[in-house]
Amino acid sequence: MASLLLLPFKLIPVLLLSSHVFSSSSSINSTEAEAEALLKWKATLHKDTQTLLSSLWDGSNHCNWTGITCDRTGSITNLSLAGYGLRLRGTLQSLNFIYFPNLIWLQLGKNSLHGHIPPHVGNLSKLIFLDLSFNNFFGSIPSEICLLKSLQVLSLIENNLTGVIPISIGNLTNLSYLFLSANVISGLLPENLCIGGVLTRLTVASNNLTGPIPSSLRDCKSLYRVRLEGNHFTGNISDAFGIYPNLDHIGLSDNNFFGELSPKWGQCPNLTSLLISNNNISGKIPFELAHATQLGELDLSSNHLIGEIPKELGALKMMSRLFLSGNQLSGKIPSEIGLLSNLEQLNLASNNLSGPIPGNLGNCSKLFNLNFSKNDLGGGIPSSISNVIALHSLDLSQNSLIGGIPQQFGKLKSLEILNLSHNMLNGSIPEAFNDLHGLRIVNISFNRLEGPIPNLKAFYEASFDALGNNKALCGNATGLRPCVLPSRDNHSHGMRTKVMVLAVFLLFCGLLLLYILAASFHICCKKTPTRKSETREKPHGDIFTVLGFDGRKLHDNIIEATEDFSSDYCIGSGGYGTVYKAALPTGQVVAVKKLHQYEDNMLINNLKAFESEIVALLEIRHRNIVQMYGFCSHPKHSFLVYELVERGSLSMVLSNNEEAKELDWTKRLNVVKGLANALSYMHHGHTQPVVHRDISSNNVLLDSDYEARVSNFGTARILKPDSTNWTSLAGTYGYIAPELAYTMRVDEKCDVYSFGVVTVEVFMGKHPGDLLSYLSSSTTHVPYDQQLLLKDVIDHRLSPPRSRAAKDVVTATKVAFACLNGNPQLRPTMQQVAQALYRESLPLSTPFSTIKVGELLLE
Ligand SMILES: *[C@@H]1O[C@H](CO)[C@@H](O)[C@H](O)[C@H]1NC(C)=O
Ligand SMILES: *[C@@H]1O[C@H](CO)[C@@H](O)[C@H](O)[C@H]1NC(C)=O
Ligand SMILES: *[C@@H]1O[C@H](CO)[C@@H](O)[C@H](O)[C@H]1NC(C)=O
Ligand SMILES: *[C@@H]1O[C@H](CO)[C@@H](O)[C@H](O)[C@H]1NC(C)=O
Ligand SMILES: *[C@@H]1O[C@H](CO)[C@@H](O)[C@H](O)[C@H]1NC(C)=O
Ligand SMILES: *[C@@H]1O[C@H](CO)[C@@H](O)[C@H](O)[C@H]1NC(C)=O
Ligand SMILES: *[C@@H]1O[C@H](CO)[C@@H](O)[C@H](O)[C@H]1NC(C)=O
Ligand SMILES: *[C@@H]1O[C@H](CO)[C@@H](O)[C@H](O)[C@H]1NC(C)=O
Ligand SMILES: *[C@@H]1O[C@H](CO)[C@@H](O)[C@H](O)[C@H]1NC(C)=O
Ligand SMILES: *[C@@H]1O[C@H](CO)[C@@H](O)[C@H](O)[C@H]1NC(C)=O
Ligand SMILES: CC(=O)N[C@H]1CO[C@H](CO)[C@@H](O)[C@@H]1O
Repeated sequence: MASLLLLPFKLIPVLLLSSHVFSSSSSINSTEAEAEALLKWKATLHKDTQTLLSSLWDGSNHCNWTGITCDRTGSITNLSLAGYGLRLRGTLQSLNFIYFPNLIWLQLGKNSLHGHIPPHVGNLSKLIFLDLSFNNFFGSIPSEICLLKSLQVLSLIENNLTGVIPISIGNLTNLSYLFLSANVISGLLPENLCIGGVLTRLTVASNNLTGPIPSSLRDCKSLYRVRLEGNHFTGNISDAFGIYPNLDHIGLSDNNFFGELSPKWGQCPNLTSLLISNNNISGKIPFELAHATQLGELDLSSNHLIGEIPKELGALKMMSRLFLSGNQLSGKIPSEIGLLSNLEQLNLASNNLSGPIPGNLGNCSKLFNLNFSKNDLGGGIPSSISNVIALHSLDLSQNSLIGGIPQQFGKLKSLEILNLSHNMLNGSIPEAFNDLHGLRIVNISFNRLEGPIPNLKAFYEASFDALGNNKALCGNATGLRPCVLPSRDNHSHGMRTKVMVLAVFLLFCGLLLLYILAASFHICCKKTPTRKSETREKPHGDIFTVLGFDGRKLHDNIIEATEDFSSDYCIGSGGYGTVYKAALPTGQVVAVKKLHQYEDNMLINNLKAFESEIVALLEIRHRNIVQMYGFCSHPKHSFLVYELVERGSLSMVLSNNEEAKELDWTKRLNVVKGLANALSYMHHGHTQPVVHRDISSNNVLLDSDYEARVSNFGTARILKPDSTNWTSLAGTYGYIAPELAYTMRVDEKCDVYSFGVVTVEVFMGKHPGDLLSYLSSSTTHVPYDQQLLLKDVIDHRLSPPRSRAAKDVVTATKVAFACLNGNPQLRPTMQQVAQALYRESLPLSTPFSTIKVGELLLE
């Protein structure tokens, strides 16, 4: 009785108070509760994380803490602590979401949070953005996530989540991004996934999902990017998809879909990637695909497709990767494939294709990977394939090809892998093969080839399986008989002719023969060490080492062409010397580097010691390395002769606003790849790694196609041999690995560091300078919110990269940062770098404009 009477009296003072301090009093109090809830959560986290948060959450006003944003009433709207990696460890169990009624943005990705995603996350009724990606959450996705009606972005990528996707996720009518890739989620995709009509990105790749495509996706016009690959989806996809005006990328590979390819894909005007490999798709490839004019990547490999390759596909000018291998396609390869001028990779292997290899494939000048193996192609190998000078890997094995290997294959200087096995090729291997120094793996077995094998490591070291079962190959390799005569001069019919000539000589004059043999033996002995290049020593001390030129004449021509090194012909000044342009009487234009006095003396004094290395440099052939033609050493002047590279150095291009704009993101990425290729080849493509020692934007030249060409490879070793004094001599300030300050060891890892600097420079448009010290001063000390955004440091002369370029820039920047590691042992090798750059980049988990420089350092 008494308590009932007391109650109203107790309420009065409270009401009075609240009207006095006006209406916000309740929110001030609730904001205190918000701060308290955060501190309570902090107290349950890992000890180191508490220390970290104590430094980030400094001061009494929690609205001023790192990662916290409040509204005008002081209530928290934004909690954003992402990218702390191992430094943010713990669970979410004690983060009591009931205290955050106004939170709209919760971003805790890229940390080390574990445990279940608590069901009370559903208390955040105003949330529009929820990112818990790249953590270690396990258990199932709480169905309470669907009490979050305003949610627009849900990202749970790369956790260890199991169970099913809650069916009622379809009730989130404003959901635009749903990212669940790389978990262990089972069951079906919810039926009404796109009921709100605003779903743009759906990525659930690499899970354990089953069942068919929900029918709500057929009319989901908003879709932009869909990634369903790597699950156990089933169902007939003939009619499962509709027409999508915005669709850019769809990945359905590695599932159990069946049915036929719909011609409707051709009505998706913005489709750039259609990937449906490794399913059970049957029927023909619809020619209507040719209407999707932006298509750059089509992967239909490992299905049951039949019929011919539609010639209409030749209209797809943007096509760069076309993979149709592992089907039952028949008929001829349409010659229209030769119209795909942007093609980089073409794989038609393991089909029933017949007829000839189209000759106009030579027009696909960017093609670096070509595989036609395991078909029934006939006729000869068209010599025009040798125009595809970018070719890295060529596989024509297991066909019915006849005739000889084209002489012109010597032009394929970038070739690393060649498989011509199991055909009916005859004749000898063209002598021009001796120029294919990049060749690493070769298989020419099961043909009818004869004559000597080329003078290349790839051949000597090949197993009998790779060379055997031919007509009569000879040479110094396992299982082959040695060649009867010195092999250098033999080609095609050489062997037989020589035997006949010998017989004639024997018949007519035995004595003369003996004399000739003795004389030629003498000449041979003298000539052996000069190999293909010619080294000539003149009585007055000139030495010319040249490839494919007459040394003396070249020297005279160069003096004449530059009017004895007149400044009129000077085109720049590079490391070690001044560069001149010289037009030779043959019409060829070369770059001539006249050495500075210091290097000149050094060279003359050490000439003998380095001759073999110079000869080795002359023989290097790689599409990303500037070809050295020769050098001349003379008491008056010494110079190196190089191929002229049109656009000059990367640093010059970047310093010119017009040219820098021309060098767009795709070209810049290509420059980085080219540089990585060159370094990987020099570090790993030889028995002894060749270290550059002075990689900088001055030594990376750009040709007319903006392809990177590294200059001065190996010259540091020749021109600066004083190894006790390396630290003062090797490298260019700003590109030198930090360990050189205290060690004198110059190895491949120094080049890796310099590569990192140049890569960042390519993206920033200028030398990274201060950014390097920012990166090395470990971002632990920089509050996350104050860290630099990637978009703010990259070159502002270009608009920010989009779609594929954006993710490739992110990947390449991550790789570059790994190369800048202070500890040389933790830097990747150039081979790993090159591989990482050629792999398909991961999709961005956050928009490009929000990516922080420090985030790229953490992984
Ligand atoms: C916020 O914190 C900064 C330092 O972290 C301080 O300089 C500033 O005065 C604080 N502002 C408020 C309103 O507390
Ligand atoms: C929340 O904070 C993050 C990181 O600072 C920021 O990117 C995002 O735009 C903020 N969201 C809102 C709604 O303020
Ligand atoms: C908060 O979440 C819990 C667990 O889901 C739920 O039982 C409770 O009703 C929610 N409270 C509010 C106010 O939404
Ligand atoms: C969904 O978005 C629309 C437009 O932005 C907005 O008007 C509506 O309130 C949102 N719905 C919910 C449940 O938040
Ligand atoms: C994922 O969860 C399973 C149990 O659900 C556990 O055995 C496994 O170790 C977890 N994996 C990782 C990487 O945390
Ligand atoms: C989701 O929507 C369906 C109707 O579309 C409704 O029956 C169901 O109760 C809703 N679920 C939740 C959890 O709101
Ligand atoms: C994958 O899903 C199937 C059922 O669809 C289930 O039997 C299996 O255990 C799941 N695998 C994993 C690793 O969760
Ligand atoms: C297609 O892409 C272009 C360029 O990216 C864009 O301007 C256009 O709006 C897109 N069309 C549709 C329908 O999304
Ligand atoms: C797939 O569906 C299409 C049309 O819906 C039908 O014509 C075809 O027979 C189906 N294929 C299979 C294998 O069931
Ligand atoms: C044969 O090749 C091996 C290496 O594969 C080399 O050591 C050897 O000197 C070669 N012999 C001749 C005669 O060239
Ligand atoms: C900051 C502030 O005004 N806090 C108030 C919260 O409410 C209690 C009473 O419930 C007051 O005593 C506090 O002063």
